[in-house]
Amino acid sequence: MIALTGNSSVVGQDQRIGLELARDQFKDEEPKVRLLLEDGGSDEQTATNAFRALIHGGAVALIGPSLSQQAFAVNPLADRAGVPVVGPSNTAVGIPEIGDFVARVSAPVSLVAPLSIQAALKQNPAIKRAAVFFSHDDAYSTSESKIFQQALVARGLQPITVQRTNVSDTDFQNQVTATLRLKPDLIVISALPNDGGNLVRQIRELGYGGLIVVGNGMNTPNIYPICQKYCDGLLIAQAYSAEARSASNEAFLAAYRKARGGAIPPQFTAQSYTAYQVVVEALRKLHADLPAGQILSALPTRELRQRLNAAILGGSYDTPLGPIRFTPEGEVIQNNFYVAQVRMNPDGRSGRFQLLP
Ligand code: 1QQ
Repeated sequence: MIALTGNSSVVGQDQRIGLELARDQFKDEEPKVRLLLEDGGSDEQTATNAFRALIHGGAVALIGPSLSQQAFAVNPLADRAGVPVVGPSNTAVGIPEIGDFVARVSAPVSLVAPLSIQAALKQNPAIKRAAVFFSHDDAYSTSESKIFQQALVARGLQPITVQRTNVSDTDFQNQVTATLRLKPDLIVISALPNDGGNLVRQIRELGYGGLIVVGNGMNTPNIYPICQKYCDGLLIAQAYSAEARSASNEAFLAAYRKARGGAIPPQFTAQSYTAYQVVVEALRKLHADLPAGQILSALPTRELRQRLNAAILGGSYDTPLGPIRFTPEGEVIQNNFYVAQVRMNPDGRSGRFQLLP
């Protein structure tokens, strides 16, 4: 269940490709798995309805929702119903702790976000005045901003201002003007693609020329049409590298390129592919461990979900994100993270996330 509509549908688009590629990639293995794509929207209510429908429909596992804001609302439902949830893009602190049936393949902001602050200070060691923006009505943005602010303070950079925005905002003129009057030399943003993209554009239009660090909410090439040429130079930490060499990533890249024609897969696509892979491989393990003659679908749904949850948490997986496994709590254990800088093409509509060394 991912955001196919609403303000985060641009994230859902990336995720849909990953889920469909994984479905095709793993379709020949036993047991046969059916992918049911449900729209969770970008709000809590739509996600609640979709999760309820899937739980009552007998889903053995749930992949989703797209947003932490939704996960805090809907994961407790799945947890109480005893249905394993694998979060494909929930990065706020506290997600795995929602319950025994909640895991995620999306590494938390606490591990990923500080890397981009470090990269900004490496590019410009003279930075003294950092300004912070975050969408205060979004759980991921709020969580990530806390981490960003801690990372700044740890380097002696107490923020000169912290601006609270809303996910639905499109006009940031007043806040940007007030901020630029304080002469920042670094701006750090935690927001979702639309509000974040518009904020970046307005910051540049109002004349700011310094470095901008953005967070996971803007980790999609779908921001390019929003901030356009002004996306250029954004620094962003990522939990996926298309350059990572492994059999799993090669297979994913080949499938992605075949479907999308040469492009580089976005992080959200790699993560949703990984979430599906985790569920399928855990099901395979259960299937292989059954006594001869038994089939998984003959198990009572409650028992199957319970065993699947244990198999998911107990497994190790070779994925496009690298080798991963889980803590008993359901937190992903992943080795490598990266920082990219956005490089826009002269057309101002297309570009790429270029990994920094
Ligand atoms: C979360 C996120 C979002 C940026 C995913 C789209 O990381 O909500 O946790």
